[in-house]
Amino acid sequence: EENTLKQDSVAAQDDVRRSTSEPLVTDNYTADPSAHVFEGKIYIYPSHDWDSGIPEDDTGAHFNMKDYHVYSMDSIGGEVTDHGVVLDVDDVAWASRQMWAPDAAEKDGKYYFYFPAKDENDIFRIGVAVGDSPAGPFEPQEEPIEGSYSIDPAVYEDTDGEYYMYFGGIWGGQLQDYRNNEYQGEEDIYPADDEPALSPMIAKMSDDMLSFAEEPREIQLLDEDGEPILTGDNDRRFFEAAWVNKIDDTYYFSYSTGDTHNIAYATGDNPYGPFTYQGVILEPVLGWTNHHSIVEYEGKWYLFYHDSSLSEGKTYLRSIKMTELQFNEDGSIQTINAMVE
Ligand code: FUB
Repeated sequence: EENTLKQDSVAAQDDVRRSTSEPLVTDNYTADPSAHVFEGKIYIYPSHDWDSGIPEDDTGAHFNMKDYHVYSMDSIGGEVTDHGVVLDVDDVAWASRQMWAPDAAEKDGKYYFYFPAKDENDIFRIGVAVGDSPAGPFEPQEEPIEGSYSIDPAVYEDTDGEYYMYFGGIWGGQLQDYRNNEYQGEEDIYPADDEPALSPMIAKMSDDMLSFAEEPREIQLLDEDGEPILTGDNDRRFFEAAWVNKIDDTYYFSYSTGDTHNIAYATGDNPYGPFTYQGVILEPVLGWTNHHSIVEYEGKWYLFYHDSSLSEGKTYLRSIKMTELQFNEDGSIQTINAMVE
């Protein structure tokens, strides 16, 4: 399936750039890299994959992660330092399993590590842990963030000093179990194919970075005609892995399309959107999931992503990688093909 998709999209676009790179970490499996520049270095906050023996299913039970490491690099292409375990599921009072894609933010010299995990009822919540260094360790709060749900937190610091959390993911990420921030039960309610797709969520963070300052709101993703992207539009609709950058005056909202395996992006003029679909940043990689972050370092932009090349294709054993991102003069992003055969 992935090969067919790749060939289809290469045929559709003649400006796809081939870029394969080596895993940044080879003594651990790592995934979902959220990269930031803190204290002049690149810090990477990934998931820590391991083989727990849980069989693969559509809810992602095989992604049974139990702790997090932090990595840093002094320079592009430089040595990658492993800062060890910065948070363990056994240290989080409310969490039971599946520590999925995390992120981190800095405010006033303190570092905040955000992570999704399932609680004792197998419901995903988003937690926060606090530290004095970008390298951790992080001390978790007793309870998950009030009003949080689903997965894949990405905390964006806007140029005016406000912080926003983007979150959500469908299928195993449970976003489909909510409407208007209310849990509807575990029946998996999806809109019909010709209805607007489920939306990624956004909430402004409180001053202390430990809670939401407002009710989470839905973010509209629009097509080129200004119409909402529909549930049946699997090539473009939001699945998981939200990330936001402000580049010049434009907000770039990027995300995974899940079962069509792309990292896509849409642009808008403020953090809440709406965002208008623009195209594909990263075509399918080896392995089912595709999850990324984008960061500026010394005037260049870099895409962090993962694939399953080191494990020879095991979808739950991934490795983080990076490559430079190239922009066209009109601000559009050149599509990358990083498939390792
Ligand atoms: O790594 C576990 C989950 O897989 C992440 O939270 C998703 O984004 C997908 O990469």
